[in-house]
Amino acid sequence: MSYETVSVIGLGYIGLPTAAVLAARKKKVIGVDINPQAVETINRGEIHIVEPDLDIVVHAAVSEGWLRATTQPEPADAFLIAVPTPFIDGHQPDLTYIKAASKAIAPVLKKGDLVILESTSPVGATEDLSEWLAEARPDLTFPQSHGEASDIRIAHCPERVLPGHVLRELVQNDRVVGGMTPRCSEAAVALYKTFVEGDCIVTNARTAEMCKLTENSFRDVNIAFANELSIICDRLAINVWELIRLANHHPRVNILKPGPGVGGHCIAVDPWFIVAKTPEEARLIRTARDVNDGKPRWVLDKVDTAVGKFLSEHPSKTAKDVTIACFGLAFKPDIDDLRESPALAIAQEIASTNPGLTLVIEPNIDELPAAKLDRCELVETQYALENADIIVMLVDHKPFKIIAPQQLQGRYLVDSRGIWTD
Ligand code: SAJ
Repeated sequence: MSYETVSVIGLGYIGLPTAAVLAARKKKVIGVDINPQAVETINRGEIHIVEPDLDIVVHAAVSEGWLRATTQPEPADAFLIAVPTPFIDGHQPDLTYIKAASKAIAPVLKKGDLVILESTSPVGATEDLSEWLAEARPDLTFPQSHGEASDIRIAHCPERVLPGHVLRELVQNDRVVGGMTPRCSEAAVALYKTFVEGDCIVTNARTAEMCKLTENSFRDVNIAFANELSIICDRLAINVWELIRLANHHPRVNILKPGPGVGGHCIAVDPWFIVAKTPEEARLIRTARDVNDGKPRWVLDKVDTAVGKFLSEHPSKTAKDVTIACFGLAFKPDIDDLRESPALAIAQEIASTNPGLTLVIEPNIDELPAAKLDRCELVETQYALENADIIVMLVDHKPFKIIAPQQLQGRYLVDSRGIWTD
């Protein structure tokens, strides 16, 4: 099986790096995205997302003619779908983008083509995709009705790369490949083997879907355990950071780190796909989500307590005189991504309730997102350290870790990441 032309549908954080890596292996890659600005940017050899070194790889792929972007699907030998799967009201998975992608590629499908769903999906989504394709193309046969003899092969191969390390992890990580039939898996493995150095491990589509959800739920449950410990330790006057460090010396214990909550578009979302399918059974997974979603409120209560202490120790001051500095807005350290960030939500809430000045320090952005933080000032670290009464540590960015303890003296600290109280 050889795939000379590969189409990647959805040129976002996963689709664009995957398209670029395939193009670097001298596959003709047609990238498809509904956003014309993204398409234009890519065709200029530039990128519209932030990911280390991606600009260089995309620039080379476009200028050498291996990668081209378009808004309209074109015929190809393999189609790789990497569109978003958010949730809607009540934490139900929203498959609208997968459905739209399947409707868009159906007209250009031909006998022998391979279709891979990479988007993180609830169990059963690959079968749904195959059904939508079959409805649109009654002249072709699909695995759900024709098994190994089908004209089109369908597989799920979830992406598992870590933002910030995407190009390395795309190549080095093992891949779980879940075909709707063994032949579908074999076809998908042949494609991934063109750029994956890790193992391609074969299973069925439903197990592959559940595997991705399991990985992110495992991390969510572990972080929820750490977050719950931080709340318990606060009650019991124990330093949770020291406690976790000590416990992790045990050869079979590995507790992750507490924080202000879990952000991003993966770990805070994917566990809900399991809960939505099996609400009665997924009790621990749901509780972990609730614990992590509740952590920003707990941090805000700590800020209120700090403000109360400050005012009782400075009787000449009123709430209007209190300056609060929020260190970090991104959803995790050393990135500029503010999507679903608990730090951003906390800073917004502080800014909307604090009658005094709210300062924000985020070394990875140049301006505050419009309308989101209109009552805040984006300032440099030094200015915040000199002017803040209350310091709220929200994201453990590298530049914050080197702040000397004497620079924090006399300030009221709420350190949700434990970088100054470790
Ligand atoms: N976090 C903590 N404590 C920790 C680790 C993380 O509070 O000890 C928080 C982070 O601050 C952040 C959130 O969790 O707010 C998620 O960050 P992350 O680094 O754990 O994960 P993501 O969302 O950037 O990427 C995850 C990865 N999944 C796993 O590690 C199992 C990645 O491999 C997946 O490809 C990605 O989700 C995805 O696309 O699903």
